[in-house]
Amino acid sequence: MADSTSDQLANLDISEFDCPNLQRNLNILSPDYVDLAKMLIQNGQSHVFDEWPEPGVDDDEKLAFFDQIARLNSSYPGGLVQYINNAKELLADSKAGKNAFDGFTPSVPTGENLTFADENFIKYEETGVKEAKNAAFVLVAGGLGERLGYNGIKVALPSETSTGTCFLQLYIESILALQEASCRLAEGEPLKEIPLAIMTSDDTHARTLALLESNAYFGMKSTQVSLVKQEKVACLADNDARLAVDPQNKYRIQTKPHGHGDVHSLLYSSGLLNKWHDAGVKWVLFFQDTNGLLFKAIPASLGVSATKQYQVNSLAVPRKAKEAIGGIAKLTHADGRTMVINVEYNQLDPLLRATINSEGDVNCETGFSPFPGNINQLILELESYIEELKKTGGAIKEFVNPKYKDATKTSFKSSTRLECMMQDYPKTLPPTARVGFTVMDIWLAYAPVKNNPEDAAKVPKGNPYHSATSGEMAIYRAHSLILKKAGVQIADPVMHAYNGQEVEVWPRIVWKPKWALTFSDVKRKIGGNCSVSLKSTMVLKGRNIFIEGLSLNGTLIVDAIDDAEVKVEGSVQNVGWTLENVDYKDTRIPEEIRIRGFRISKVDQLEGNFREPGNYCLKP
Ligand code: UGB
Repeated sequence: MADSTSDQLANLDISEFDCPNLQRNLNILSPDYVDLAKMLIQNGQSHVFDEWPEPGVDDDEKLAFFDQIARLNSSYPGGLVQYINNAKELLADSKAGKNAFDGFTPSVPTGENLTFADENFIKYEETGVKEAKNAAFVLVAGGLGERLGYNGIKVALPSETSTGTCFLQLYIESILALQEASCRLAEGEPLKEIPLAIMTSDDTHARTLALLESNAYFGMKSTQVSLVKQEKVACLADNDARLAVDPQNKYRIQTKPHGHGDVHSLLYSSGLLNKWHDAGVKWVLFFQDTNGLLFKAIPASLGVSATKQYQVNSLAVPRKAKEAIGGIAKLTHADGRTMVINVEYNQLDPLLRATINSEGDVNCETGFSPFPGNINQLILELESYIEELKKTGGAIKEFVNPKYKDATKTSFKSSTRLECMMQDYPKTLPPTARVGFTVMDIWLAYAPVKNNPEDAAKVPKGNPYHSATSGEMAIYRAHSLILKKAGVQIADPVMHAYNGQEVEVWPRIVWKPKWALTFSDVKRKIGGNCSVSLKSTMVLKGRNIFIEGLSLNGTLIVDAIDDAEVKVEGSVQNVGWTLENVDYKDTRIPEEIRIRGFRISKVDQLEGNFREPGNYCLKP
């Protein structure tokens, strides 16, 4: 508790409060817990003691109750008093039907629109790789993934099943490849390790740590990785922001996740931001748990941040109307204030209806919403980020979304809580802040795994499924399209349905991030007339693999250590690997496979393993 609050509470005489159940238990409480009890009563929470029996009964549980209160108090910027006050205000606004965007009119903002492989894009990628040694990465991975309904943690899911590389491995290998490439460009300077922070929660912490430890941190030094755990926040039972007592246990307050916005206060309070600043970090890049394409977008977008000196750069993709991703909008208030900010998907439609379009969230003539879609990859400039957090402590503007029993809005169907989103960080920035965004092709930048097969199959036709099926297929499509741009003849895709979702099936092409991070890297490693047929799978796992005039009709796997330089050429013909439909309801099949709707049958392949330094040629 803040010192001034503690002093005020110390002067209060608890016997004057009308709370007999607490008063008769006072002698079991430490002075700190007595202060917490006073704070609760002062803030309209005496009901939490309604069911408390006399001293001597459940004393341990009573102390455990105060342990929980102490945790809830210390993990929220401004403590529980602030939480309760914020809740009262937001609940009153919600009851009055007041919208957070009242008085604002949305319009379509202008940002940096990038086209893959053009001159501009290549230039930004180069700048981004140079700058990467000054970056720190932050993965928000505290979410349970209720929409996906997967039993494990989402970062442990395979991003694709040709190699089985899980999301966390893909992310770490991408960061290590960026670190290596960036430091190589900064010849003569000492090697810089790019830090990675992972925000976990009670739902994900132990399993994330176990995944890292059982895989030797996927090649990263364990000291490079920091885990910060978000706490849940107290649930609220009614419009007076009375804390909800757990129906199963009268000595506990119900809690729920507070949202990904917690990442800012945690980075600040953990001291990581200052540590990074002292180590020369300039950029902090935030990303989500299941987007297998995101590192394809990072070099260019970091290049944009560095070139334009953006304090905030949000990555975006063209958005389909009603897609469950926020829309980036310029909001202009009647009093002249403006900001460029994410309007969350559930708020965009009512805001548009109330202001500029009676039809709400609809596509325009391009076939997309005019508002770019937020993919929640943010690049913040560290110096100004720290300055801002010194003022706010990392508190992010919150919202509340109570489900009312009826139109009187006097009671809730179930308890609610305050929530916050990491992309709302710019809301407290002054209008002079340099806030921009970068729009990329969807196929290159965004294919999250968020929806379970049943819900994905119900997505309106033409909208992305955001499922394990579409997430994996998007990885193959992106690699195929990149090679196509680099001059490789790639067979056209076919449409096929898996788990009731029609997806484009391309050749299954995957490479490790160290093989190529940028389009220029790809072009350097491909030569001659190359072609890949639709039935093909190609996996490249080495830094120095060069493809020369290859004709691939089957499966080719090349795995080489860094000191082995391998040239692959000629015509590869074999039965290859095939895709077999499986049903997501078939519980005999492992969950991470059946949620995709297909299984890869690895029938035949040409495989080259190069474990000794040297120059090699792989030719069938
Ligand atoms: N997360 C946490 O770490 N802690 C939490 O308490 C909650 C989540 P969801 P959401 O790109 O598709 C976001 O649930 O919130 C992590 C944007 O708000 O997958 O519905 C969680 O582990 C939206 O504007 O997404 O929607 C995960 O890594 C749009 O950009 C991440 O936060 C959308 O993502 C996102 O959580 C999108």
